[in-house]
Amino acid sequence: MINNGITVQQTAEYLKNADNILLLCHKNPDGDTLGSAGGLMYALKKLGKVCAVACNDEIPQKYDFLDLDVFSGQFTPEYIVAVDVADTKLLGDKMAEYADKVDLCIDHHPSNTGYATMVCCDGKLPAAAQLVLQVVQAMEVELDVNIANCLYTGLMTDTGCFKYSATTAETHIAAAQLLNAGAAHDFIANRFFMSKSRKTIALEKHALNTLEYYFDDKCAVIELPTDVLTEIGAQPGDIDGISAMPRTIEGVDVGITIRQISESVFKVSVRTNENANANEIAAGLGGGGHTKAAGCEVMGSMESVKNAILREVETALCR
Ligand SMILES: [Mn+2]
Repeated sequence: MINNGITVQQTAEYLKNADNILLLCHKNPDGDTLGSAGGLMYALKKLGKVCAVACNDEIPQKYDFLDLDVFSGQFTPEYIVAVDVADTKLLGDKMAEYADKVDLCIDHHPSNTGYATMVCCDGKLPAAAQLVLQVVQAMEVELDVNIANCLYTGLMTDTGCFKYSATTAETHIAAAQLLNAGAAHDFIANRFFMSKSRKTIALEKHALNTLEYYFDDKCAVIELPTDVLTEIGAQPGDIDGISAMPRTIEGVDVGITIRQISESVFKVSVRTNENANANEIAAGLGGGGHTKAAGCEVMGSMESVKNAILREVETALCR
């Protein structure tokens, strides 16, 4: 699909010759897109570049410690670089003006559409942060605690604490290099994996009440309608991680989380094990992602969206 791929070395050379760089994250930002953008931001600043990070959504508070320099028009962007963004749709409405202007994309999604002029993508890596680390090293920037904290956050969150199957020995070597550079691994682990906001707990409580099983209990579905999200006062940062819940149930091959975004727009998160392909399921409704974690946005009602995704799940389970 991607015929404009470039190597890590070419990416490093390109960035070394660039300046006034705008780093774009995907909407509903997670630790990998923010950590990858942040790691690159600190590395480019060390090379004397002017750069900043931009995102469709406000950056959730729990990422405050990354201390990202958020773009607010402080310079005129000359180079647009997207990190961890598989498709221009994922940039979000507020970033749509850049959709056809992305010069470089650094990503790890096999579903990357190749929208950027140049794409440095390794679909086998568990996190974009692992690829960004390679780029930073190829630029010959010495790692420091800021770069390390950002990239470690990306690595740790996208690998689910180094548990997911895409984690390799190289991932651990990358993590070790970041620890050597001062990454606050225990602080980051505590913030993202060992503590939850009360709002998250309230959401989980609600979500478990909506739990339903389909297809001989091989598929579990949870729902998060907007009235519940509003009642709880949930911020995007409180919702992360909920989509991992249904797949953790013993015997479940496909976990589905349907979150209402607005009156008729729903975000469907798909999580699978080795018995089904999340990317294929999400692709059936115009989305995409990875083999075990993917998502799509669907118009309709909670019922119609659920029926549509269940048809895709059924097809996948029959394969
Ligand atoms: Mn990622």
